[in-house]
Amino acid sequence: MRLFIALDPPEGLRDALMDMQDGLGLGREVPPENLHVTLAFLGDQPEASAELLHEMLGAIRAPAVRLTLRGAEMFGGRQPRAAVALVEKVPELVALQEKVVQAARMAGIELPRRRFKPHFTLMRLPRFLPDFAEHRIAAWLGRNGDLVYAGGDALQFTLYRSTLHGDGPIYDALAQYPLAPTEEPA
Ligand code: 3AM
Repeated sequence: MRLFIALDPPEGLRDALMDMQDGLGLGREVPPENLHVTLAFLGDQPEASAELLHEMLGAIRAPAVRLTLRGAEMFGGRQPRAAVALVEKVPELVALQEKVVQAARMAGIELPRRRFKPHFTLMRLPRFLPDFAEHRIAAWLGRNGDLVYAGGDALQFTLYRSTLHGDGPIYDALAQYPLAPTEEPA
């Protein structure tokens, strides 16, 4: 099973992400139900590891994570492969990501050390881009590069199975784990 762990956007934030998708005019949109912030990509894992992982993830106690969009970027450098909305790296998000990685390691899953740059992938771009792509990308970054959007709290995180298909991956939520709501200041 190809597994990853992610945060899902609250509904209002999903709409904001879809608005951002509408404006690029290049590549393939990530379907609304697939929009997520990956906390850890685990690759192919045997069923036994998945079960142990499920136990470890269920033991995580962590507060809800405030999801704030802060700007947009193209991933891939000189060969842009994805348009993403960046997510503010608040301490609760960093702590949760570390706990998730630790849970995976405790389940015997080796993860390469990677810098965590939280984001929603919005569009995936083809390898060969048309001539007008540069202009569209620049215009989109101009509109969204400084965007700030308070997207509300993620109150859970999800273990997904990803099945690859020619026309994009299919994500199945295998299990969800609650995060503790934070108290609103009076
Ligand atoms: O959250 P995003 O969309 O950036 O690109 C895949 C997606 O990332 C990434 O895991 C997320 C859920 O599929 N992914 C896929 N294959 C990967 C790999 N071999 C990978 N990340 C790291 N290594």
